[in-house]
Amino acid sequence: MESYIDKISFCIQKGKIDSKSPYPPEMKGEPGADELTMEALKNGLVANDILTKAMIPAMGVVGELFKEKKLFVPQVLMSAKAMSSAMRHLKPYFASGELKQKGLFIVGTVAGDLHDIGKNLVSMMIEGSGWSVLDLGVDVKSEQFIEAVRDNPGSVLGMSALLTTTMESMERSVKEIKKIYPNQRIMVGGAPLNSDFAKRIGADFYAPNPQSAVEYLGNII
Ligand code: B1M
Repeated sequence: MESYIDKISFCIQKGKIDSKSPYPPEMKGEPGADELTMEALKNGLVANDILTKAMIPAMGVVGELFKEKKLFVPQVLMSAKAMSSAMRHLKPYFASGELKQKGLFIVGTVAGDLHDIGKNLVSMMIEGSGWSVLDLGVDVKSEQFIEAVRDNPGSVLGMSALLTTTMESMERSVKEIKKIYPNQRIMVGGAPLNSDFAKRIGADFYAPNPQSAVEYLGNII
């Protein structure tokens, strides 16, 4: 069982998506994160263990190697693709079976930011806890957030930012939305943020991880 965790982690670190993927050349023909995740689940591995023991730490390793300039953007992108292909298989395991009647959660990665793995993970967990999710994607401008909020009164809005530079666009968006809709609930998350930052920009809640995002939503209904 443990070896599935190691293998999935290795595939994500190497950017090995599936057996058809020619990258990396030294792993040609071998199963990738996609097949190994399916197999691990079939063999009884717990979805949450695959996520927290293999997938998230693997992206952490990729991030460190990228920072040390031992990996470059195209390789990081392959790792992100391998992670996303594996994540698809986890989704049904996080579904609670509850009707999606708790409310609507609108989510997007802020303007200038293309990172979507964390946002997708948060969306998946929130959907699994019985909320409907409207995913606006990445590089979402203030006007797009405002339009979605206008069209969906009573919703909760979530914003993700992974870059220190795009924390500024998050601040701008939160302030612009709150100016028009002061009662709109806004939750923010992403690796470079903290609760002081969230408070300073006027967001209602900082979620360091998907579990705390689900808890926050659970507490407000
Ligand atoms: Co980028 N990147 N990247 N990157 N990338 C980081 C973020 C970086 C820390 C890497 C590093 O230097 N060590 C660094 C940012 C430095 C900084 O600003 N302080 C960085 C950089 C510099 C860049 C570029 C500028 C590189 C370049 O072009 N020279 C560029 C920017 C592009 C852009 O956005 N405009 C860039 C590009 C990319 C790729 C496209 C190659 C790829 C993204 C692919 C994709 O997302 N589809 C990528 C990746 C994969 C990373 C790292 C390696 C991994 C991010 C990730 O997916 N982590 C990242 C390094 C790292 O984080 N260690 C890095 C896994 C994910 C599950 O965690 O996203 O933190 P995370 O989400 C967590 C929590 O933060 C939280 O829950 C999640 C689960 O626990 N969370 C929320 C997130 N959003 C939330 C929202 C919520 C609640 C919780 O409520 C709404």
